[in-house]
Amino acid sequence: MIQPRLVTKADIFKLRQDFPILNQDVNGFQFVYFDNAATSQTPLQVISAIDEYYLTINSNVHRGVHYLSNKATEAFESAREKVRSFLNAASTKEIIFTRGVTESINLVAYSFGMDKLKAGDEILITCMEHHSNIVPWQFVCERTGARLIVADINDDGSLNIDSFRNSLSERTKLVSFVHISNTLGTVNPVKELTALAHSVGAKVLIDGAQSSPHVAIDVRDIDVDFYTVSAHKMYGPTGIGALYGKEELLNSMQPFHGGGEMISSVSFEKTFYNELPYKFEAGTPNIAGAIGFGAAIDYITRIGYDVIASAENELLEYASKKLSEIGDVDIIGTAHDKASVISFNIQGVHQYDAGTILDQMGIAVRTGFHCTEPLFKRLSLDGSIRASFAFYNSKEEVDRLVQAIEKVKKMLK
Ligand code: C6P
Repeated sequence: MIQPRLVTKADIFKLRQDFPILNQDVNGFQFVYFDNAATSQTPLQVISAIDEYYLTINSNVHRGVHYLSNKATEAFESAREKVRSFLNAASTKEIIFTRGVTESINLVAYSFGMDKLKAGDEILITCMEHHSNIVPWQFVCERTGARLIVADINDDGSLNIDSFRNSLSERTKLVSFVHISNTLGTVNPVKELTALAHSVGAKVLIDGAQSSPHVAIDVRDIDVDFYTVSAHKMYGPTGIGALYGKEELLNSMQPFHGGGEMISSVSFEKTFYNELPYKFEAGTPNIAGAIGFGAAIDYITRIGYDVIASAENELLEYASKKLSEIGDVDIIGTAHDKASVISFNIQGVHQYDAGTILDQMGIAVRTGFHCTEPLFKRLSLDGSIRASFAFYNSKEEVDRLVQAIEKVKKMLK
């Protein structure tokens, strides 16, 4: 059950107490964690939900008739209901637990793409995609003879809608794009893009890895066919996520993995598959992870996206201004609609060297391609430094980053 709103913007900083990991020294400095787009930190509420599972009801689900198994099944299915409500899906049949966005996209690539596409068909993606939303479609193209088409971006890192629109045709069978770019921070107009793709009869998958921590998602309002999220980007545990798929579509697809749980009956001659969502959940699932995922959803819901977005937007604005005042710092991605991710380079300094020095000063950022190598090729860059903020970060921490960059400049330029 969702708890009533307890947090206002004025006391959001108190939530830092829920994240003891932030309260430590690294290399002799108070730790600053600006790598939230890679993995967000996990609050005590999520950790204790997982602890509680192992301490009291650890057991396999959907199998036993005994007390613990029933309790574990109840908790696991209650987590599924939380994901359903979080995404506003019509039914829990449409929520498949996976290891995360990567596995979800691969599921659709294998169970939908390999089966339903053929030579001459096209798959449209954008040039800001994560490798997870490129490579599985290349597998499909290699096996089926379909072609991968890539829509371009504008100079500010927003999607070039004309390029997207012009890439669509009756040959387009699947369109897959990121909701929020992990490198540029660009927020894509997902409802508009989905409608454009549907106008040529294509199915649509949205990579929601970076959106779920920042914005409310309503799959029915977007009218998307598939939507994917990973719990570890939204204050939940690693190794668990979900694929949303429209029921009719999921029913028309072949299973991804074979094994226990996904069957209704097995003989050496013929196997009958289980109903949704179990048809796509072979083997013992990540039960503790799903329960932790549910607790993370409760945690976000308790704060509210309006409060989260307002805190993060303030940080983004502050950091963008401070970084652009430093000089010799180039910010990559300045789209009007942008989430709390800043990629930048310091002129004449390699990003790995900068990242190493920042780490020595207790500041965690990501450096390199951020799993978007083709995007950097398009930008003619060999990588970037990326600072990504969560609501628990502060302006004082941004000041620490700015001071540290000044020091990097002095040392390396
Ligand atoms: N991006 C980053 O540092 P998984 O690993 O399956 O939970 O999510 C993959 C993924 C897919 N799409 C986008 C847009 C992503 O940002 C990610 C994960 C991390 O940016 C780790 S590479």
